[in-house]
Amino acid sequence: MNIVRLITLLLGLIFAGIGSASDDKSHLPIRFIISDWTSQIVLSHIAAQILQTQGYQTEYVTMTTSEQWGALQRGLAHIQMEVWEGTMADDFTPLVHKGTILDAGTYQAKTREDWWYPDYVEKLCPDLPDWQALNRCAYLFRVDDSQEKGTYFTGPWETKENLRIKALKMDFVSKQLAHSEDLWKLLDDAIAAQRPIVLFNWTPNWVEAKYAGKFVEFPTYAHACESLLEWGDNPNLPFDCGNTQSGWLKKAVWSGLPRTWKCAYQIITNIDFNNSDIAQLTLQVDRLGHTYDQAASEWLAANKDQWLAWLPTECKH
Ligand code: TMO
Repeated sequence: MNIVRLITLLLGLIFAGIGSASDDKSHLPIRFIISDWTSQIVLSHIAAQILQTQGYQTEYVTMTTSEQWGALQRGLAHIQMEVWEGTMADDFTPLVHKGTILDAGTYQAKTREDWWYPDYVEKLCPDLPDWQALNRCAYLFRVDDSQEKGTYFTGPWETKENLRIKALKMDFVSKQLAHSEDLWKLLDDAIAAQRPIVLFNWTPNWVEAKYAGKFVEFPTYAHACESLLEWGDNPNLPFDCGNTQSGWLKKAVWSGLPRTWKCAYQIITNIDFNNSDIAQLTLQVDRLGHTYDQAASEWLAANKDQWLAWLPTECKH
């Protein structure tokens, strides 16, 4: 742990301590977690801007999804605006059951996170989107001719790619990139050259508004696939299935939020978006070059009725 992080942690502890003893609308900042994919960052800016209209101080703290659980449990960070079922349910659900973090509501949006390819790949690999067809075409996805296996590109999230590749005995290796922008750069280049590519993608996202493509169909997800070895095609290994196809999207908050900032907590639970809202917001940033803050303030200006309705009557300012 470097010194900056240590100081941040200590300050966080002090702030959390003061925060829990203070009134609602404490002048202490409410800390939003900033993750590394666009919709999460825009939604965090929208929520922060709404809280600011109600007199709250807000702050952004950047961390990875694996770091966030400890920070939320300890009140070092207070709000995560996007918890995705496909990549985060395994961490999130036990903590909610333990009561150390709170489930602050489910969005209308339905989510999917999995392997994805642009439609033109089907011309070269006709039985797609079936995963076995993809595996037979693995050679199309070699990054150079010396390689035996195809490459599947993914980002800095907690996916179970390698377990799945192993369980399904796939002729692929996964390559994890540091930023979602790295994935989009590869995707743009592959599409410009009409080159085969298979990469981690999700919905809602800007990609669906811009490019035609499909998710690979793996054996249908079941909870037992992850816990029972004998489930599925491989009797000796778990994770021989795809990710959930119609997952939830939730907000997670520090368990002290309702007593520390009651109205803020209620507002956060009321915030809701559907798939097209979220895809459009990511498009503003990832394709049209707006900043996160701009995308958020434009949304607030254009959708005043929607967010005013999220303010509880007794909290209105
Ligand atoms: C959590 N993510 C949307 C990147 O899959």
